[in-house]
Amino acid sequence: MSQLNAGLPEVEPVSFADLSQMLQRIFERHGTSAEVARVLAHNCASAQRDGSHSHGVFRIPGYLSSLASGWVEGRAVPLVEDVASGFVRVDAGNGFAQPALAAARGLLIEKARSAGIAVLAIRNSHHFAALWPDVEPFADEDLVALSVVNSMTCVVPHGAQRPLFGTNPIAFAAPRAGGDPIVFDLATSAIAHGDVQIAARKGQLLPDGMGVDSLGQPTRDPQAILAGGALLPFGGHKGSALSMMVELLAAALTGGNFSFEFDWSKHPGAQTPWTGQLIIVIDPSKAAGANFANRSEELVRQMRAVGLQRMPGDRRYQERAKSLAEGIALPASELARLRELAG
Ligand code: NDP
Ligand code: PYC
Repeated sequence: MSQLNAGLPEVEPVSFADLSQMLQRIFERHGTSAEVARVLAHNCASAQRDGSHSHGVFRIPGYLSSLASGWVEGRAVPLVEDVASGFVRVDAGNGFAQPALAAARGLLIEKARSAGIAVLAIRNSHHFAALWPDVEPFADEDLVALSVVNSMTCVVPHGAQRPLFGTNPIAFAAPRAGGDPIVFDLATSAIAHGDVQIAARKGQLLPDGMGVDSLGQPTRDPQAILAGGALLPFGGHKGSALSMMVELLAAALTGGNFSFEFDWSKHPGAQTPWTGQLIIVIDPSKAAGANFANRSEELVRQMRAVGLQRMPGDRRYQERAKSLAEGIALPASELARLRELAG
């Protein structure tokens, strides 16, 4: 513990509401509109509450340096266009993707319920967060949702020599009769870039097979990956194909940038990828009547029956329950830093 923190408890619990409010003040004080601050604060506090550590308050310095650099427009007002019976398009105006989703969400749900399926294509947007918060709320409304977003060049396609793809996550959510929605959210790289940064900060080595150094040699050193090295896709050619699909859906289809297309070098401090995002929402009642949630529950029951101990999402839901009961546990030094930023 540093001199500065001497006497403070190492970990301090903070309520979800208090953390959200603090983050909202931070975003507003650093150049966003009230609406953007509200949406980003809720997203970031939710990630911290659920133990999504690589995309919770760890990301605040990156958000703020991107805003300060002028790379991202914190006051952007998304332009929502109703383009077809099952298609909504949003130009995020070089702002964040989450306020663009929030602006289009009502129309997207209305279309999914009437057409059975609806697509939301967000372009000209920055996504710097976990992807599960974008899909889980649809499952809470008995809808199935799938989302992809591309990020920044740091992943070598399988069989290639240099990085091209982003870490390109895929998130999925489906309602379930007997419990929390089934949700998974995974980077198509062997490890998320945020987790490499965290490992570097902690001085920890990575497992084998995550990345290469600047000479293309396999390395477990996160610093070597960050300093001119690159990540590998998960699962060799299979993860690589999924990452390619994400580039096509999140960038080519939406009208956003590929992960390799933007140049932030004239904006020192910029960290938020300027890309696109696709969300597909399906109303399962159109095919399965009211039975879909029972069918997904049956699948979970059978998975448990063959010995599955952990469903994707289980760890997060457990962290969420603990945070809501006991407060979100933040290092006291981190909380002090956030309070200072919030003024
Ligand atoms: P993880 O590898 O930690 O987890 C991926 C998924 O697998 C989660 O749904 C997780 O559930 C589940 N899971 C993990 N371990 C097990 C297990 N043993 N058994 C069953 N399920 C398991 O995530 P990633 O490192 O791939 O991604 C981390 C975050 O980074 C994601 O939220 C992603 O959206 C974000 N990201 C964001 C990007 C962006 O551009 N905005 C780019 C890349 C990543 P659980 O959640 O319960 O642990
Ligand atoms: O963790 O890979 C990552 C990431 C990229 C953009 C936001 N998060």
